[in-house]
Amino acid sequence: MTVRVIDVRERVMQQNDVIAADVRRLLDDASVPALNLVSSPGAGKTLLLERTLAALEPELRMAIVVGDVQTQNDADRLARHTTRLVQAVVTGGACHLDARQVQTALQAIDLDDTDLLFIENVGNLVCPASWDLGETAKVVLFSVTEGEDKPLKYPKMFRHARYAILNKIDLLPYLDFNVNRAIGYARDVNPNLDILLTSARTGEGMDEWYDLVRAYAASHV
Ligand SMILES: Nc1nc2c(ncn2[C@@H]2O[C@H](COP(=O)(O)OP(=O)(O)OP(=O)(O)O)[C@@H](O)[C@H]2O)c(=O)[nH]1
Ligand SMILES: [Mg+2]
Repeated sequence: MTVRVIDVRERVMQQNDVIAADVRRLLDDASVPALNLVSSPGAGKTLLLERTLAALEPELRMAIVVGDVQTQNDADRLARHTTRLVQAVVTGGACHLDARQVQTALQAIDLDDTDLLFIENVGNLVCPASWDLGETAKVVLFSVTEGEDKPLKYPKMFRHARYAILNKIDLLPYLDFNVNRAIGYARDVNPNLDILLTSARTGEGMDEWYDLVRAYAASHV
């Protein structure tokens, strides 16, 4: 007997890319840019988005799809800062969001009444790198408590990202974290990365992030 190997993973990924293209078309038609936030667990995605909603609503109409493996804690946190519906996707074990989940979530969002879509992906520096969600750009967060070498250890995530946010800089006085080395590693894997330094806790560096969000919202890409 001959053996036939079916690469299920490859097929599932191809299917995801087709759906992601549909999502991208839908967002393009509605002139709604989408930023997909990725990071290791706890780097500060939700706090950054909480601050962003608090600072930029009602100036901008921001929609949110937030993924979590098990709870809807993040969606509850975000919902406290917006009058709009926060779409929670519980992946039930999967370590990333996929394009179909985003497509389904978008059915409940009025894109004509939206300037910008944020997607908070599942906290993980590996799987989300491989899954296109139809976003305009990926934003990778890493925090100063994680060590400088994360870009080298998880290069795919940093290579696929357009922006990197080094968060929790308020903690730098208590750590041996070398900011220049971290930035150098990030640029080694992706020379085109724009890098922001923030503390979502104290607000340091957040104005630059807000300006970036405003620029995306105005770009209608
Ligand atoms: N000191 C400090 N703490 C922060 C900062 N940003 C986030 N935190 C804290 O870090 C912890 C994790 O933050 P979250 O916003 O939940 O992180 P997350 O990336 O959304 O986590 P997951 O969704 O679980 O992957 C919380 O206790 C935050 O208050 C920061 O800039 N400085
Ligand atoms: Mg979160």
